Amino acid sequence: MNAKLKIAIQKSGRLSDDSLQIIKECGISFHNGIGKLKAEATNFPAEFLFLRDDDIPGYVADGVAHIGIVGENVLVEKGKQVETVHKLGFSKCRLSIAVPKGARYLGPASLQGKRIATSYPRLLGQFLASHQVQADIHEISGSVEIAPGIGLAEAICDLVSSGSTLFTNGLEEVETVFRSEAVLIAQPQLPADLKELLGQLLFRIKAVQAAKNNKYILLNAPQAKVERIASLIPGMKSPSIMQLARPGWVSLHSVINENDFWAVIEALRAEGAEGILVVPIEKMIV
Ligand code: PRT
Ligand code: ZN
Repeated sequence: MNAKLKIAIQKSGRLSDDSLQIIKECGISFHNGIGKLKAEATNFPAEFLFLRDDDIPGYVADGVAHIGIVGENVLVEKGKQVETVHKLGFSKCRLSIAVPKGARYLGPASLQGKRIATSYPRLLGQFLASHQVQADIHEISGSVEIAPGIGLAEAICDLVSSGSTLFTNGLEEVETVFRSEAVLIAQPQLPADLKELLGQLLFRIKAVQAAKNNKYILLNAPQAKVERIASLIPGMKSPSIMQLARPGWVSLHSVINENDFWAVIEALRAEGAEGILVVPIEKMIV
């Protein structure tokens, strides 16, 4: 039988849409009936398992799934023996300690002897130990933010993204314990044929990510400025330069990174570039 990569992704929740999206952008399709736990890819040797995110590290460590997509927060909290293969850049959040607004907080030592409610006892425990603080970690599985209000704890340690949940519950973020994003994990010691499939998938993921971080740029430039303008947009190897029908002008085509986008555009304009077009890239193989 030919090898098939079993991929665990979250069934429904904050990771699901982006996990499915990246799979789709990698050109992998599958039919998935509502409520199904498994789906077979139609154009890649893979099978998807739809699971609760908390179970994904364990299933990957046990070999039920070969690879999976999960938040680093869950991965580290579970402490399973799996390999982090690649950061995926979505579901970014932080695990933070928060106290009631206005409470006196002068650093981790203020947590000494306090009760802290969390769903992340391991990560919180490591943070407290690293600051030589002894506190009473009260593990709860959800609605952590209400714990101070109902007298269950004096502080909480929970995931934060926008901060609005803390705000509406009258809490103030005082420490960042851990920063997290979605990652691709794999069972260590995958057999060679599955490793080969993982390599193919990773190649596609990187092409999708590179495309998202870059834009294709076309512009017109006076011939006299070509060298200076070309040096601003070096692209993957060097820009393409084409003669325009109008004498003394050329067109340059290249790729620019999203991070330096506006600074590069300003510099190009200052050098006399005109008619600048910026186009999204669908896939980028570097
Ligand atoms: O059912 P299942 O167990 O699979 O899902 P779940 O309910 O345990 O997890 P889910 O879907 O809520 O989150 C999955 C993963 O998304 C987490 O493990 C994180 O890696 C990531 N993630 C990113 C977040 C958040 N952002 C986030 N904001 N997970 C949870 N939150 C919650 C947080 O717990 C708090 O209640 O959102 C609230 C705070 O959000 P803000 O925007 O108000 O700050
Ligand atoms: Zn969960």
